[in-house]
Amino acid sequence: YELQYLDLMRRIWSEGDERVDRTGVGTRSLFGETMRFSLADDAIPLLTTKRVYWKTALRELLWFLTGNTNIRPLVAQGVRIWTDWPLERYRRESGEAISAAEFEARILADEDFAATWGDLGPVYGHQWVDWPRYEPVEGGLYRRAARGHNQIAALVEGLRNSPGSRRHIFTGWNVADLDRMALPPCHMTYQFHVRSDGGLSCLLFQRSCDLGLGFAFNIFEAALLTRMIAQQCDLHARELVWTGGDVHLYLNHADLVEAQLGRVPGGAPKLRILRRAETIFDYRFEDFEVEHYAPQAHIPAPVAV
Ligand code: THF
Repeated sequence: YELQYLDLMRRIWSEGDERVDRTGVGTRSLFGETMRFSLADDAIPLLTTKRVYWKTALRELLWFLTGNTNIRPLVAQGVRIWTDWPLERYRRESGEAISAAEFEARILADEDFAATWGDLGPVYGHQWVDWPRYEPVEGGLYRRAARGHNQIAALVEGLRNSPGSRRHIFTGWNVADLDRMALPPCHMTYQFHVRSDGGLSCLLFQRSCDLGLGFAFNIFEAALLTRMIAQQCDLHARELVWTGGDVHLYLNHADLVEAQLGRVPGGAPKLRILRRAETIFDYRFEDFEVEHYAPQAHIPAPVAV
């Protein structure tokens, strides 16, 4: 399965359209690519041609499911993958030349500081479990309801009650909220499908994909979520179909691309879920174990902000 990924990496690097992107770093990209990953027999798409910090990815997914959009709980767990965006904003707006470590220390030490500077806006978690809902009031007006739509809870209910439906979808792409997000969702729309034999598949549409860095996290987390949902709905995970819109490699990832294309994938990692949680929102970090994962060395690469 990893060969699809390496092949796409090779094609983007050699044939991709080169341009200066939003971040100013520059990318080569191809538009509209699909890959398929089997989830049968506990298989989990974890790249073996470099070490992927799957525990960090797991923490990110569990954070999405809490609906939290502040980096504070991530930083408290040593997860730094979202720090750069609030940090950039803080530096810009305060004019302070603060280091990332110093910024994270203040996020942890000072709750008010975290509330003001650590929030990413109504990103993934918020849209997934608390998509704004409006209720009519007098005079043809509407007001924001106290509780929004919980798309994930509705998805689980829908899969249980009408597995054959073609509407098992959740999305982070809330058009009205986009301008308040630190970053509009990249992995944006998830559709699920149940076969008559109880096989659950997920199709993820990702509008923009950093193939060298973020992809490894995105694909692992989508597979993980599919496994959790399958367990909650008494189904078995079958396949993850991934479709990318703008799939790109950053030009400053040349060393990573070269190293990874020189490696041969090996092994078949498995994901075990050790406990059936009460609901989809009750899984804990300790409930997951990855087996048979013997990746090659980690390859550090800068993230474009
Ligand atoms: N922006 C860009 N340019 N790339 C992305 O992958 C990305 N994301 C999220 C939002 N914007 C993005 C952020 N997610 C890492 C991993 C995921 C991220 C951001 C950064 C990262 O640096 N990973 C390193 C090490 C991680 C660690 O130290 O634990 C790695 O080598 O995997 C993708 O959705």
